[in-house]
This record gives sequence, C-alpha cells and structure tokens, in this order.
Amino acid sequence: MNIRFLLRYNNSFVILRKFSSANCREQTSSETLNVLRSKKSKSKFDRFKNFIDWRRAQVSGGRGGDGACSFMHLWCNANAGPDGGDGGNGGHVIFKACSQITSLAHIESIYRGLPGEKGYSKDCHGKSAEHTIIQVPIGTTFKSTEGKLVNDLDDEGQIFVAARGGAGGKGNHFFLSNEVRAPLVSEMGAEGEAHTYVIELKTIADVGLIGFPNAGKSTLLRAISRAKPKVAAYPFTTLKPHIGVVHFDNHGQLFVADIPGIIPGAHKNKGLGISFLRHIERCVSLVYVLDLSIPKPWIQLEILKYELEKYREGLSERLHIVVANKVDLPEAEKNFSEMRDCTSLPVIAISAKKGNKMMELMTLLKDIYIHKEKQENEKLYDQ
Ligand SMILES: Nc1nc2c(ncn2[C@@H]2O[C@H](COP(=O)(O)OP(=O)(O)OP(=O)(O)O)[C@@H](O)[C@H]2O)c(=O)[nH]1
Ligand SMILES: [Mg+2]
Repeated sequence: MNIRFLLRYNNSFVILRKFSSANCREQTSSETLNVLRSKKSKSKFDRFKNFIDWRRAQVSGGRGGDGACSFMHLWCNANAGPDGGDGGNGGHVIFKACSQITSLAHIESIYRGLPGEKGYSKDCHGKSAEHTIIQVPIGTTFKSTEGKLVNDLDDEGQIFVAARGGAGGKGNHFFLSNEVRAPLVSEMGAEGEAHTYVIELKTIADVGLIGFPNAGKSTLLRAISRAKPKVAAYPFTTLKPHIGVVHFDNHGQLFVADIPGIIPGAHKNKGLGISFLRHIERCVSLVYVLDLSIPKPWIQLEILKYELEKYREGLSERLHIVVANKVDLPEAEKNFSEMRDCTSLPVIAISAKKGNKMMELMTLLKDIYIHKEKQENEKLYDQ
C-alpha cells in the first residue's frame, strides 16, 4: 500500500517536471494537487548543528568624522579664508531579513559601525562610512534588555536600523559669517547611537508538530519530508526545531517544524520550557501528535492545548489536525478504541515508523496547503 503510494507520487513528479508552467499556482485545487516524494537519498550532513535562536548583541553606530579647521593660502591672496571641510557621517548598523539564513549562529556579541572620514582642507568633505549590514533569518525579533519588543523582521528584505551612525562634524568653513571672517572652530563628529538588543528567532513554518517527548514527532517529520531530525527512544531527543519541506506538484511548499517535546508546566519553563513555545507562535496550523502507547492518550491533547493556551491565548485553536501515532504497537489498539469511546475528536491513527495511514495524513496536509495559498492570495488581493 505504502510502496504504491510512493511510486504514484514519484511518477507524477516525473510527469509534472516536464509539463508544469509558471502560472500553474493559480490552478490549485484539491483534486489536481499532488504531494511530491523525492527518490534521492538524504544527505549525511547535519545542517542544524549550529542552530542558535537567541543572542544578545551590543550595537553602536559609527562615529562621525571630525570637521577640519584650515585656512587657504593662495599665491596672490595669503588669507583666502577658511577652507576646512565637513567630516563624513558614521555608518549605521542594520539588520536585514534574508531567507538564505537559518540561524543566529553567526551573530556576534558586539557590532560597531564604521567611522566617517574626517574633513580636509581645500573644502574637501570626508567620505561617509558604509553601513554595516548583518543578515538574519526571517522571523527574527529584537527586544530591549527590559524585554520590550523593538522590531520584528518577518518579510524577506525587511531592514531594521539598530544603531544610527553619528553625523560628521562641520569644518570651519561652515562657521564663516560677516562678523567672523576667520573662524577658528570646527565640530567634532558625533558619537553613534548605542543599544543592546536581545535577538530571538521565531521559526516561521506553516505547520508545527506539537506533542509530548517521545510521541514520534521527529519520526513523522522524517516520514513526510527529507529532513533528518534525530530519533531515539528517550525524551527530549530533539533539542532545537527542525524544518522539513513537503513539496507539491504546483511548485508549492509546506514548511513543517518539528518542535521539541512539551510537558505539563512548559509555560512555566519546565522541560525545555517556553523558549520553544515561541516557535509555535508563527505556525499557521498545528499537528498535535499523540502517543498511543500511553493510556488515555486524549489527556495528552488536553495538556498540550492547555500549555499553548497559557503561553498565548488562542494559540491552541489555530487550524489543526490531531494524529495518534504508534498505532502499530499492541497496546495502541486498546488505547485508541478507548479514545474513540470517550471523545468525539476527529483523530487519524498513524504509524510514522511503519508508514500506516500516511496517505490520509498527506491529504490533510494538502488541505492545509490549499488553505495557506488562499490566505496568501487574499493578502495579495488586499494589498
Ligand atoms: N512502534 C513505533 N514506534 C515509533 C513510532 N514513531 C516513533 N516511534 C519511536 O518512538 C521513539 C521516539 O521517537 P521520536 O521521533 O524521537 O520522538 P519525538 O516526539 O521526536 O521525541 P522528542 O524529540 O524527545 O520530543 C523512537 O524510538 C521511535 O522509533 C511508531 O509509529 N511506531
Ligand atoms: Mg524529536
């Protein structure tokens, strides 16, 4: 069953690679859209080794260049007046959202903008410094040390001027007036702004996999995408979010995030705590992964929803799917039938390890993708 499913998608991949056109995005409908599965083996390179999602950085703008104080002497006019040029402006420190960057590992703790050049005689102005541009992932937020949100970069190419450079000082030519014909003053360049920011990354994924530790979230992400999060039979195997991509045959993609396990009290910083609940904030929809090897699995769902709700009101009620994992285990049957009797939850029982009911899950993910496309189109239309 599973093999047929894979082959079918692989076949459609080959056909669609030949005939797809750029505007096929508009034709999205649940009947025509297919999920693509790649035949290529996964790479052995661990790309998420240096995943860092929190940094504290001191940033200061470059100092402005000093204005010059000088007087011109010409061969026929020994006192030709003041000719001190202005200093150049110091460079800003700017953060720019870029989709190629995935972690904050490259962010340093101190950034200083470049200084402006000083002014010269003969009214030569100093050159303004280049701005220092630091690329950060989309979904980076900047907070002050008191915890106040200062900026939030959630679109490609958005910039945040974190520290402005100081203005260049005026040269003595600027101070020439009818009263003062030979000004002996020039300004010094101003210091740049200085701030300290707490920089955080909120993963932007379309779907977040939410579940207790060991529920099988990473196994599920491995099954539906080419991502390779570590899978092991102990809690908190996943220590940082992993993103997998589900491809569709209209060139569309659905980003699925495997988020570290949540336990009761996570909103009070228990387990891996709230640091990972923030990654869920940006997910458009959620997949609750319940562990069928544990008795009364529906209680897991109540706890997960409670924790999300405590962290941010309304978070648990986003568009969601509930999957009950490990249906292949002997004890799962009893737990699942109990769950059916006690609750009227629309749940699909899957086995991420063995591949049971993956096709049904893919169909639901397809619906999420269509919903996301609709939302994006509406947004574009509104603009
Ligand atoms: N029998 C069976 N075992 C499974 C299934 N899915 C996952 N497992 C096993 O459950 C254990 C935990 O799986 P993970 O995918 O690491 O679980 P997780 O939810 O990512 O766990 P954390 O990263 O700790 O939050 C592993 O030993 C898996 O082999 C399944 O469908 N059936
Ligand atoms: Mg895991």
